[in-house]
Order: sequence, then structure tokens, then C-alpha cells
Amino acid sequence: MTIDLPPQVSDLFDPARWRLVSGFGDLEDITYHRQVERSAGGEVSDLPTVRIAFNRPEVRNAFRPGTVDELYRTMDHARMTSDVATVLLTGNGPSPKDGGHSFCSGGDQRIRGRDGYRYADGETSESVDPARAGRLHILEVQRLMRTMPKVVIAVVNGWAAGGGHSLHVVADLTIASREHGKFKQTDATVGSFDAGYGSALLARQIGQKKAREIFFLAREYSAEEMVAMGAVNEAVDHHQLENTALQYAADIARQSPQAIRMLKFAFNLADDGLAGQQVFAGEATRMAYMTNEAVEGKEAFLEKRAPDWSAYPYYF
Ligand code: S0N
Repeated sequence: MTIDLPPQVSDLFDPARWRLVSGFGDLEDITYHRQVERSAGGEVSDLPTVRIAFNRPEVRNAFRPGTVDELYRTMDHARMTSDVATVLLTGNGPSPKDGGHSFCSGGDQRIRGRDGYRYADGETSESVDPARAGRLHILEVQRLMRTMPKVVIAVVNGWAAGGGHSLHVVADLTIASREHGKFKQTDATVGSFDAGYGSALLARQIGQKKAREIFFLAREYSAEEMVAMGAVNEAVDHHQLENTALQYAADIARQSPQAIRMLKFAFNLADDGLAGQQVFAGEATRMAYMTNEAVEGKEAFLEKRAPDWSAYPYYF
């Protein structure tokens, strides 16, 4: 029997462990896969991890506006898919031009800034929607990563630079290739600055002095240096990177989904202010709605009577 496998997309990708997610056949700059188990007879069953990858290795996986649209769509689909626990965010490659490895090198510098929009492939000044010009909507992706009730793991297979560096900062966990994982915050070099999570959250993670060094000096750091700073969870042999990420995902999938999302939102709460409190409180309210006490309030309203709270103490 022939087993139908998805096309190979990177040196670390094992087609036997993945299937393409249906409904996303139009993606150009991103690939989107669901982890599967294939039996010897060819039966395919889904496992709770998805892999979302930048697919522009010839420009070190820089993102243009359309890339960000696709990234948001796939992330949001993962958010809404109830049996997905973990999202691996990574970069395909290596580059067919020079063999370079990259996670993501941030915003595509050919499509940026005052001119608003120097047009993605196939677009013209007549066809481009002015409302979409010059958007920094990668920040919307950052917020989605932060608020989605799933664990996002940055799987840093090569360069994490500029806005790509910020994405790894925003991810819940980061695992990096010992050989090819390289980190460099180039924002200030190109007149750009992530003055939100990319810098301020990094400072919470590794301390003010180191975060300022990373941004002000724009030096290159290895995966092991980032582990030592507390910015990366683990540096692993390049060929083991996706296997390790899948082991992390398997460990996460063994935990209670409710506990994981409450923990993620609790870790975010103080740094995210009232917006963080709102996300945490939304989950708390959802849980409260499942109690008999909250049901009594709702039923009393519907039955046009005063609620009877007598069974529910003010203290435990
Ligand atoms: C990543 C670096 C350090 C890798 O160096 P290396 O290995 O020497 O490779 P290069 O020869 O430099 O690169 C290979 C080819 O890839 C192209 N390329 C690389 N990065 C980009 C990029 N970001 N944009 C466009 N092209 C890129 C090179 O030009 C080269 O092409 P060829 O072969 O044709 O010469 C090194 O590449 C590097 O420093 N890259 C730039 C990193 C950077 O400064 N990123 C931007 C930082 N700022 C942000 O990300 C903010 C976001 C943003 O700016 C933005 C922009 C547009 C639209 C939206 C946004 C947004 O925020 O949403």
C-alpha cells in the first residue's frame, strides 16, 4: 500500500509525522501541518500538535504583509481547533540560494515604511488596498500568540533576527538548534523598534541590562548563550530539533488542558495588565458558569424568582 505523505518542506521535517491541514491550500509564505500517527496499514490519526512555518528561506524567512496575514490565519485556526494543545512555530529551509538556516528575520525590508507598501508579488498601485498599507500587523499575531489558550513553542532552526527575534520572545517556550540557531535584535540597525513585547517582555525574562544590550548593540548570540541568559529553554543538536519540540508537545499534551491555559494566562497576567486580567478572568468566568451556584443565578432569572444562594457559603 502507498502511504500519501505531504511534500518535504525543510531539512528537519519528517513527512511521515505530518499531514497538510485541509482548507489551507492557498498558502504561499507559510506552511501549516498537523502532527499525525500513521499505522502500518496507512491509517492516519491526528495528534494534538500543529506546525506553522515561515516558508521564504531565500530571504531568511522575512515576513511581508501577506506572510503575516497567513500566519494570523493559521494561528487562529490552531487556536480554534479544540484538540490542538501545542503550536510549533518554526522556519523552513535551508535557503536554496546559499544553504543558510533561518527561523525568521523579521519584516521584509523591501516592503516597509513611509512608502507604505512597495507591493507584494502581483500587486500594483491600483490593486493595493490603502487601508492595508504599512500595517504592523505582526503585532496582532504577537497578541494572538499571547492570548491563545495553547502553548506556542518557537523552534529556532536558524536566524531569529529583528521581528523574528520578537516572535521567539513572545512564544511560551523556545528550543533552538545548537549549530544553526542564532539570535540578533537588528531593529535599531534598520531604524525599527519593537517597543512592546519584543523589548519590554524580553527585559522581564532576562533582566533590563541584558535586554538593553541585545537591542542597543545588535550583537549576535548563540543558542547556548541564550540558554545561559534564560531566554531559551534548551539548545539541542540541529537534527534533533523537531524531535525535541515534539517531545515537549507530548509532555504538554499529558497535562490537563484547563490547567495549562490557566497557567499560561496566570504567567501573562501581571505583565499584560488589565488586558491580561481580562483573559485570565474570562477563563475563570467560564469555569464559574459550570458551577451549580452560577446555574442557580441564571435559572432564577429565567424563572422570574429571587435566586436562592443558601446552598453556597460565603467562605470555605
Ligand atoms: C538575518 C541576518 C543576520 C542573516 O545574515 P546572513 O546569513 O549573512 O544572510 P544575508 O545575506 O543577509 O541574507 C540572505 C538574503 O536574505 C535577504 N534578507 C534577509 N533578511 C531580510 C529581511 N528582513 N528583509 C528582506 N530581505 C532579507 C538578504 O537581503 C539576502 O538577499 P540576497 O541574497 O538577495 O542578497 C541578516 O539577513 C539580517 O540582518 N537581516 C535583516 C534583519 C532585519 O533587520 N529585520 C527587520 C527588523 N525589523 C522588524 O522586523 C520590524 C518589523 C518590520 O520591519 C516590518 C516591515 C515590513 C512590514 C511589516 C513589518 C512589521 O513589523 O509588521
